[in-house]
Amino acid sequence: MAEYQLYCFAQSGNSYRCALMLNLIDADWEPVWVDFFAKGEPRTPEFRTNVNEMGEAPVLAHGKRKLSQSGVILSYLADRSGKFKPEGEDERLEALRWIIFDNQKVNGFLGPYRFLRNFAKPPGDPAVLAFLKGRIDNNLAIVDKRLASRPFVLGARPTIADLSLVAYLYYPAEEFGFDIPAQHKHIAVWLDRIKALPGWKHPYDLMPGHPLPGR
Ligand SMILES: N[C@@H](CCC(=O)N[C@@H](CS)C(=O)NCC(=O)O)C(=O)O
Repeated sequence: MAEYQLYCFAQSGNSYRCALMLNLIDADWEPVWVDFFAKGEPRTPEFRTNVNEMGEAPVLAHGKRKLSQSGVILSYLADRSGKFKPEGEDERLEALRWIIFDNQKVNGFLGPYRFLRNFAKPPGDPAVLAFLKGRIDNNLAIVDKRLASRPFVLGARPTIADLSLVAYLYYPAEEFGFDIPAQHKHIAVWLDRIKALPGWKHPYDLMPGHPLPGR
């Protein structure tokens, strides 16, 4: 058995943050597929009892420990590996600030938007989609501006703040109905920088469950 198990599925950008980190630090890890679409597995009593009471993927299993919330998992892996780790109080606080902003307002809106537009049956209410799209455009512009003056979110080197923010950004443009790198040029260059890191893989090549049956 590998040292780390990551409960995840290919369509989950929230999980991708952690799968990518594990691969970039060259950890000994294996995915445990969560059947989100057919079974709604995170909502089952078994999952909530045995894996995560919050009913969410990703979950990182490491020995007796089971951790959820991608920001917590990224911090744990950074502390253990020393890689992508914010150094000193200022960097630690700055990374946390961007991770929380990302979880709530960047990928926190982008994930549900893509789900409602691309996977939900029936698709989401157009008014809900329009609300989310407005927030997404605004918040991606904030990230783009940040990246205009520095190569990575905190500065010269990539940290867990970057690995959090890439969550849904490599998924195909047709799943969103708009092209994020084409519309945000600093985000585009930053995505290419992260893509060039040794161990980078696309979410559909890193986690199980793609393509979905019948698609
Ligand atoms: N803030 C959480 C978000 C996790 C999350 O929302 N995961 C989704 C899958 S992408 C999930 O498991 N949702 C369960 C549900 O909607 O029932 C994180 O970053 O880990």
